[in-house]
Amino acid sequence: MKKILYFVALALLLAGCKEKKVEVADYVSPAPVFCEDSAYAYVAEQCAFGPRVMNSAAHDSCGEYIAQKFKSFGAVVYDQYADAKLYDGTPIKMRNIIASYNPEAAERILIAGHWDSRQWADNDPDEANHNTPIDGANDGGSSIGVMLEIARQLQLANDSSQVKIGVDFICWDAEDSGEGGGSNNASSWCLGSQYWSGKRHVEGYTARYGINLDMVGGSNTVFYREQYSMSYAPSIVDKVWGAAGRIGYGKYFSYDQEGGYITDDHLQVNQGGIPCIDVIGSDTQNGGFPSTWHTLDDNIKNINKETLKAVGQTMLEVIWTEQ
Ligand code: AHN
Ligand code: ZN
Repeated sequence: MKKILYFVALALLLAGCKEKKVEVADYVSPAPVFCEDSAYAYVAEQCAFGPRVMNSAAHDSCGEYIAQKFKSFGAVVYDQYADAKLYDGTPIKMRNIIASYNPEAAERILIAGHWDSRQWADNDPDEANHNTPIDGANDGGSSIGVMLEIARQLQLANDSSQVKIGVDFICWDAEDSGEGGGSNNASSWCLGSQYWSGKRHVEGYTARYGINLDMVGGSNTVFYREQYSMSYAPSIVDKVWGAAGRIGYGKYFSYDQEGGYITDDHLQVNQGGIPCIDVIGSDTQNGGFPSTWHTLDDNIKNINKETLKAVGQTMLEVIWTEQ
């Protein structure tokens, strides 16, 4: 009975995405259609566990959910469990989750994002909330939601082997427990990717390039070309922004201004020798981080399906046109 209900729910969910092809002007994309309704549902399901803060039951349960979800979409899943310490000395248990498609392929690309959420809403307008954990619907949840929907599309396409290249999704843990308050303590962030950078999930693992997703589901969101991405991997920035423009998402992947230098998980991948860019949301009004960043407003109510769609469809375009 439970199973039947699940399939009915899934059928209803997927009924929202019926278009067959992405066509812009005279360009017909080889990629399937990204379903923003399912990506949104995956964000909501993560948030339903409660804030995914380090060392919490909600964190651990959601880690299981993410790993199971990728397995259900046919991925080979690797786990990296590791101990680390926060900047204040608190011991934490981390879990990086890596989901691979075409694991035997020598040519690979990497798509990544963090799955933990921050335990302090220290940017909340109300100071009384500064020690309250956040849902991280956008900051954490959105990247994983988009990656899961890409994974589902890879499984659907698997029979016809449209995608020959290997694709690895890395869900970083412990990205968002860094020291705030303008402390400039860069190494206190991105602990999961720091660990992976020193010790890969598969010995000798490498990829042509990586794309890190961060805060890809907000309203009033635009993506500017981030500066570390521009210095380490300019051709990948061109590739992704070019793909977006080709399929009609140039408004989201903007050339209007350049982004700043942002300490994020892509830096660790670059320092580990794989060129990697950061697709990180900025606020359309002030150009800084999204207005809900590290506030209690970073919840499912403020997730925008059009933004998920723009990013997800662009990622499918990149994957399906990569030879
Ligand atoms: C710093 O604030 C140093 N880096 C931002 C990385 C981040 C936090 N992305 C999401 N949350
Ligand atoms: Zn954050």
